[in-house]
Amino acid sequence: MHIIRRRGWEMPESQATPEHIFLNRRTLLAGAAAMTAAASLPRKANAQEDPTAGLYPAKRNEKFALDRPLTPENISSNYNNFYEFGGDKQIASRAQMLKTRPWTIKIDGMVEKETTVGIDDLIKAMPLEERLLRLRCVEAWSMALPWTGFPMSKVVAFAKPLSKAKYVRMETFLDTAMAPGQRSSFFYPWPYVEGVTVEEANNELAFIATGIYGKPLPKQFGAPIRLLLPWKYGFKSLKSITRVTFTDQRPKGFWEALQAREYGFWANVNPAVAHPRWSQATEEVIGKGDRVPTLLFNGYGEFVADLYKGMEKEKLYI
Ligand SMILES: Nc1nc2c(c(=O)[nH]1)N[C@H]1C(S)=C(S)[C@@H](COP(=O)(O)O)O[C@H]1N2
Ligand SMILES: [Mo]
Repeated sequence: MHIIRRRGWEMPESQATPEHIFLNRRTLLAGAAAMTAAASLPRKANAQEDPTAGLYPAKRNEKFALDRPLTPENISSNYNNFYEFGGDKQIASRAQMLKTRPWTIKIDGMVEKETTVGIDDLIKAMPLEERLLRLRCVEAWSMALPWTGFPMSKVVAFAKPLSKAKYVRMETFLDTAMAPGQRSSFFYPWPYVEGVTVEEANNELAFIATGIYGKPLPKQFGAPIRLLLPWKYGFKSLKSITRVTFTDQRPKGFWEALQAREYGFWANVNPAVAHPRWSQATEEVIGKGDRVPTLLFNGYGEFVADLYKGMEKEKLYI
C-alpha cells in the first residue's frame, strides 16, 4: 500500500498520516488486506458474469466505412426496439432484467450433428472484429453503430449444415417471468423469430454481434448475442439468440406472423417501395433530428445486390 510509503510533502497537511497509524502498522496492514479483498470482489463477480469482457475492444475492420457520424452511445442505448420488454423505445432499464449468464444456443435441424453451445465457448472460438454499420428501422429512422462480433458465415461453418438446408431460422428466448412484454402482449407470436437463406447467412455483410462501443453488448441491444443484417430493415436483426435451426422451410418471422402484408421475409431496404402505411424514401437520423435520403439496400448494394438477381417476382422490399 502506497499510503505507508507516502511522505508528508506529497499530501495536504490535513491528510498527513497521524503518528498513531504508524504505531499500529499491523492493524493498518490487516485493514489494507481486507480492503484489497473487498475491492477485488466486484471485479471477480463481473468476470464471472462475462468471462469474455477481456476480448474487447476488437480490431476494426476498415472495409465497413460509414458515410455519417456514429450515433452517440447515450442516445442509441436509450432508444431501442426490444418488444420482449415493452412496445416503447425506452426499454433500457426494463431490459436489465434480461439474464445473460448462463446462456446457451441450440443448433439443430438439418446439420451434421445437433449441438448446444455455451455463449462463452462460442465467443472465444470466434475471430472478433469491429464493424461500423448503419441500422435502418422499418419505422423510417436510422443509427450508425460500432458493433463487435464475427461474420455469420462462421456460425454456418460451425454448425455444418446439410446441403438440403436452404434457410437459417433463429429464435430469441421465451421467458415470461423475465420479459414483461411476453406477458402483456401475450397475443404476439412469441418467441421472436427471424430467418434468412443460407446464402444470405454466408454473405460477408451478415454479422453476429456480441459487443458494441468496444465492450460486451449492453442488455437493451440484445445481449449476449444478436444478428445484424444491415441491408435489411432492422426488424430482421433479431436480438438475444437462443436457437439456430437449419431447415428447408422458409421461416416465418415474428412481424410477418403478425402482419404479413407489411413485414415480409426479404425486407430489403428500398426507398422506392413504400411501407403500406408510410413512405420509406427518407429516414430520421436519431440524435441529429434531420432526415436524409434512404439508400437502396441501405447503401450496401455492392455486398448484396447479386443475391437477388433474377428474383423480380418476389416481394423483396417489404
Ligand atoms: N428479439 C427481438 N429482436 C429485435 C427486436 C425485438 O423487438 N425483439 N426489434 C427489432 C427492431 S424493429 C429493430 S429496429 C432492432 C433495434 O435494435 P437496437 O435496439 O439495438 O437499435 O432490433 C430488432 N431485433
Ligand atoms: Mo425496427
